Amino acid sequence: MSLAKIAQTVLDGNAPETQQLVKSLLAEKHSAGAILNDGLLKGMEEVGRLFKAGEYYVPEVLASARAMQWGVTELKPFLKEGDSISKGTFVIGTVRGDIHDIGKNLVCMMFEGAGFNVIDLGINVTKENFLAAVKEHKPQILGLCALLTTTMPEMKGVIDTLVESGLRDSVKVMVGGAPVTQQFAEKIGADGYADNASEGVEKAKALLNLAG
Ligand code: B12
Repeated sequence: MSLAKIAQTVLDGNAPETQQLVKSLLAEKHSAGAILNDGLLKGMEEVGRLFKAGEYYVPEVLASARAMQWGVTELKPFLKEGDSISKGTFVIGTVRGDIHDIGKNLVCMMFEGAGFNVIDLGINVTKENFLAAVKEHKPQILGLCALLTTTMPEMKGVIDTLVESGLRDSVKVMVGGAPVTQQFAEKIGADGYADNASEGVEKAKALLNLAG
């Protein structure tokens, strides 16, 4: 069984087969990380390319997204690093105007797996709701996700709101999503940026001075 096959089932938007393949690959002792990075994400990358090239339309993309989610759900327990003591609370959401959540959900899983207490605010989250969540949950890290160039400015809005309410120094803010860059993160005054979920965990640990 090959990882390329799973990339293809994601591309085909075949959710049941993707789920079945994840099971088989795990049984064959492929690592969860390899199944994610070299299988599921490879497929989704190609979906992105085809969508951009105008060869895939929204229905195809949605079918692939669903296949990816089914695969990830199957993989989730294996992405965990075991029962670790909580490293802190991580609140995350996709900013207002944006409904992309596949990457955010992966980030949630990786943070959970690394031992963070994860609070997922979902998609289309207003700056007021981010602020309310920071007040309520007092997270060590706040994660903001945006996949559209038009919603990236919302991230700055959230940071400005934290500054205005005097809470900016109480939390480290990390930003991510395909169009976001390190340069943009610095420009809006975020504390960290990562271009994938596992790097996100490493950055978060570094920001909190946690070893390993
Ligand atoms: C799937 C998809 C959709 C699905 C979303 C389904 C869902 N449940 O999420 C649907 C069909 C709904 C959709 C809709 C739209 N989409 Co769309 N979509 C995509 C697509 C193909 C893949 C995105 C994805 O899931 N990637 C896989 C994940 C795993 O990657 P990721 O999100 O980047 O996340 C990783 C990292 O960025 C990072 N990360 C992510 N978040 C965070 C947060 C933190 C804190 C950290 C540290 C790290 C981090 O870690 C993640 C995992 O490693 C992209 C193309 C692409 N290649 O990006 C277009 C894309 C993002 N979409 C695009 C567009 C234009 C749209 C629409 C406007 C289309 C339309 N005309 O209606 C709408 C917008 C709806 C809205 N208001 O949000 C454009 C955006 C262009 C731009 N630059 O602004 C893209 C780039 C396609 C393109 N090339 O034109 N889309």
